[in-house]
Amino acid sequence: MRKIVFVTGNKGKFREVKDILASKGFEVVQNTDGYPELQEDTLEPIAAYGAKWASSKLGLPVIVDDSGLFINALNGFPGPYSAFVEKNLGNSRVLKVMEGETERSAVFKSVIGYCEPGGEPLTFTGTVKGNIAFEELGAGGFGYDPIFDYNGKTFGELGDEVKNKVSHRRRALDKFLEWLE
Ligand code: ITT
Repeated sequence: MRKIVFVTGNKGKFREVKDILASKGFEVVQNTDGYPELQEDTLEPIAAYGAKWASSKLGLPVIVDDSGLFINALNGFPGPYSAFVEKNLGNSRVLKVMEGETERSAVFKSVIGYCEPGGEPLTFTGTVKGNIAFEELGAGGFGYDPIFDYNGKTFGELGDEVKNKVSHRRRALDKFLEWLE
């Protein structure tokens, strides 16, 4: 089994990446040391910088995952600020901002950054389209999953097994694995 270090403090992300990569013959080890997060409008430079910084600090090849929810009616908000908004406002306040809004389309995006010590970082982007639900539904997943409706059910209702087949994270990891091979 090949081992890979995933630098993240987010338990939900770690669980998903571990499960997705286990089915491909990888053992994923979590490292919670963190990395400086650049303030950027897009996720790719944040993931690239974090992967390079962490691989050089740890002296190991690492992956990181910078992700976010982009709501079209809000011009892509919270996007790169998703973690801050989740922590300080939460799903109920996001739903409040969306009250009365009929255009509810949104995109979840995950950027996997990969870097080897002394090397240049690579990024792999995955997206999935859905809609912002009218209420929080489902106890599965994490973060924004209860308000992200994918074909009539929220990611919170679908649970990890189904989510991991279609998610932004799965799509980004598939691109990473394709590159590795
Ligand atoms: P790291 O340590 O990996 O940086 P983080 O939680 O700070 O963890 P981000 O900076 O990438 O991660 O912020 C992404 C935010 O979007 C965060 O609030 C997540 O909970 C949320 N999020 C990311 N992927 C998600 C998913 O698949 N389902 C629900 N919410 C998600």
